[in-house]
Amino acid sequence: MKESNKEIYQPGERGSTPSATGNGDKWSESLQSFFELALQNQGPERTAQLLEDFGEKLRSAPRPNPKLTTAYINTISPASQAPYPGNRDLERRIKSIIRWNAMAMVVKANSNTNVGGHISSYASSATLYEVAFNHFFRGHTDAFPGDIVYFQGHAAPGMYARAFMEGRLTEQQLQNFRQELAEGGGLSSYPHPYLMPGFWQFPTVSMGLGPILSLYQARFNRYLQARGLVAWKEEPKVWAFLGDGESDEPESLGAISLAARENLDNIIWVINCNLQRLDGPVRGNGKIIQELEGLFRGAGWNVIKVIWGTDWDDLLRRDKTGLLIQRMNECVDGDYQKYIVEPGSYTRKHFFGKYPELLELVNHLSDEQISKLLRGGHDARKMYAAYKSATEHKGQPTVILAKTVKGYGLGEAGEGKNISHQQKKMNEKELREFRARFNIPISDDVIADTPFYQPPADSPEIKYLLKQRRQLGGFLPARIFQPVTLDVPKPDHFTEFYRGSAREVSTTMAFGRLLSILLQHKGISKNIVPIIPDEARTFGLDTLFREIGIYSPKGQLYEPVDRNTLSYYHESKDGQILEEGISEAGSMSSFIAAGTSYATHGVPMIPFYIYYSMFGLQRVGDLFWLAGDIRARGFVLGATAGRTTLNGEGLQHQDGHSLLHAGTIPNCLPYDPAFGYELAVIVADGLRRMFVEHEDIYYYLSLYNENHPMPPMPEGVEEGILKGLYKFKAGPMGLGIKAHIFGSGSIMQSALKAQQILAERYGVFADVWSATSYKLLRNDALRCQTWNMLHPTQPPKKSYVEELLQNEKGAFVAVSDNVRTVPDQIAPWVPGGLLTLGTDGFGRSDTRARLRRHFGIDAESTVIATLYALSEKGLVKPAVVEQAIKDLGVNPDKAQPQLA
Ligand SMILES: Cc1ncc(C[n+]2csc(CCOP(=O)(O)OP(=O)(O)O)c2C)c(N)n1
Ligand SMILES: [Mg+2]
Repeated sequence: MKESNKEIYQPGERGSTPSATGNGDKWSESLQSFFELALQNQGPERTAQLLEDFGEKLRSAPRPNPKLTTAYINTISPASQAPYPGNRDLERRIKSIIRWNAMAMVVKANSNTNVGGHISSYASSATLYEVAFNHFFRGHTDAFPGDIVYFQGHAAPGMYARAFMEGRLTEQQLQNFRQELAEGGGLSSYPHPYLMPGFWQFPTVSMGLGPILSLYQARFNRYLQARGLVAWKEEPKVWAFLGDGESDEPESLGAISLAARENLDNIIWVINCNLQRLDGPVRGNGKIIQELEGLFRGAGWNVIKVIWGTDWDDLLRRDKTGLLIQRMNECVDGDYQKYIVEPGSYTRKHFFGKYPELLELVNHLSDEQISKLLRGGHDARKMYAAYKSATEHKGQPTVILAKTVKGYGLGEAGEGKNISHQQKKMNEKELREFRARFNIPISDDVIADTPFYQPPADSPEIKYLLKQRRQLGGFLPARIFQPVTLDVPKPDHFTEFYRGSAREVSTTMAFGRLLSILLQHKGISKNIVPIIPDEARTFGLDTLFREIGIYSPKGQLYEPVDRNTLSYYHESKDGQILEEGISEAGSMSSFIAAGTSYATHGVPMIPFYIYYSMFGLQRVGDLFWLAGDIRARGFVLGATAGRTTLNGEGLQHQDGHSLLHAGTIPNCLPYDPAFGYELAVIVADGLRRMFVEHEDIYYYLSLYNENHPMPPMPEGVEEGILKGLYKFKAGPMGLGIKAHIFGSGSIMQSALKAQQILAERYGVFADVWSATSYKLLRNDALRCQTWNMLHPTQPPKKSYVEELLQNEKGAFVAVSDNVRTVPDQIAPWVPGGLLTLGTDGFGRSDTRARLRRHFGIDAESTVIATLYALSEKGLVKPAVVEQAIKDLGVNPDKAQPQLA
């Protein structure tokens, strides 16, 4: 209430600045007197109530965005603006040099290559960053984990140019911007921890991902504190810098209410409102700052608008008519963009000229002075005041909406133009203008080469820049990884899984058991982070609610309706489960925050993110990709997997392709376990690889919901489980015809039944193999193949799958609940080829039996396929196949799953 009053009265607070209605002074004064009278006579509570009532009336009055937006002026008035503590001249010099080098990197890189790059995003945001670098971003020290900063991806050249000035990057590296494979290495286009693991921490350039990750990161920081896993004297701030166009992405704004709901005052977003995106204006017909203000304020954020630079303070103060604010309010972003590209005379005529009073207001300014009236985001004093206020704000997240100019300083080359984003070349004249504008000491004879400029080490600029960073604890960005090894359970911890169980259970249930065992292991129990998007009951994990609690910063303010049951909905301040509600993007963001905690905070956490497999990789695949880039570690569990195993839910739920998607992520290990012991072996080894060996990998495991017996683990199969294939059950010995069936997941049961039918009815003795990971087999085979190709005269290497199968005779068939491309991944290395059965096509609702017949992956279809593969090799007669088709009741002309 207090806060919003402040916003409403803020224009009046300026004292001499009247409201926008022209004769607003009187109204403002009457309201003020009413307010004071009420306060005296009725007291603060009753007055607050009265204002609330009026507010309510106002809300229902027909006007756009009632109460959610304030006038189009700065939120912080000059009177309440914190003074600037730095040396502005030196900071301006430093910033100018960084601007030059950032521009030079891109222009140079494109002078003899076509590698691209962006100048204009950083050009618009240099002040936003420099003020923060000089005064706010705190680096990592022994006592402080460091602020967490999400840099806008397209502003990367500016971060490199600063690191160059700081002496952290060489000229050679700058020279090789976007040429990472060049001799001596280069710099990645955007923030990629995978490519620059000592530098970048957080990938951002897929728009929308930085913003959502930053929210869940801020939340995860609170979670770590609430659970006593970190004890920071001071809490790090999470800063996220994003573009105004980027706010179009649903991921950008879709989770902002979380931050307000959980009072995340440890997060600050800075939206660079240069009014443009790639093609043109963000909201040409409206005002992006106002739109965002309404959205954020409505979501419960503290909003700080930084629209106008200091030059405007005087104009606003001198304007007694209220027309200036009115004019500011009525122009749209398309107009504001135009005022940048046109000369000052245009702004005089079209902006101020609309009202004679405003023309008079700028009489004392030349056209040039008008054209140089700064926007807030280019004014260090305004930005400083905003950051200071944001860092001190309590109880709410803060967003700073900073108005800037895209391509600021590029002049004719692209300032404020619609082509600005794509600009990566500058001619000599433009370079000279840029040099003059920012006063860079580069001589005429070399300017055409756009040389980098580095002031001497003892120059005031370098000394100042280093001093500021020293005071703030060190450089940023910097990814500091000091390995902390966890005492993970040894394989013998899982003997109950190796023994198997006669009771029929699903792999999802086996996972539930595995998780509860891990949660009891004292070496890692506290590091485990179960993440579930509102599906715990589906997976039978609701018993965890009571056992380890659901994290909730407010605890539980109510008595849950199921309090007297074993698995009641138990929220608590130090709860361990992240119950994300129905947000796969949010859950994946939590997975990434937890999975990178080993690097971000030096506290390794082990996320187990379990969800409906269909709503993972294909829905938020970009976040899975980013998890690879950011080197997240942990386990992702695609439950209710299988196009036919999850049978009733139909087309939109039944997943048969996540394993394929997962396999596209270079450092993700996809597995399709069939049995509880396989799951245990994979998870145990994953814990060792990630949290003892410190490998930057993560796991994708399919989990199914079909119950079946869980056999004991055969002797010596661990290596095969981990590598992707092992012989699970040899066929009967004897003189029969030999064949091999690869099964996986639930469909292993079809393979086993087929093995039996083949032996009993067709004299075919098939071995059944468990294919836990076709993708890993393929990776290994590809590695060997490439090596052999490049070493043609040396003895060839054999891949694991080739070694394993080289002496096996007969035909090979693979069957799974996935599309056929999954097993086909190893076909080139299977002796005599591989015939694959799978679930290509859309799923549909029916019984498992009918679905499996429909897709041709049931036991009978597998028998037929095996006989057919044998007949192709001349090992059985086609008539035998035909007979089997009849015997087994398969309709040879049944409709096939529809494929385009
Ligand atoms: C998910 C995604 N979609 C599209 C792009 C391509 N793209 C790169 S920059 C850009 C425009 C960015 O505009 P804005 O967010 O306003 O940033 P600015 O450069 O203006 O600061 C687009 C569409 C992308 N990087 N990521
Ligand atoms: Mg923009």
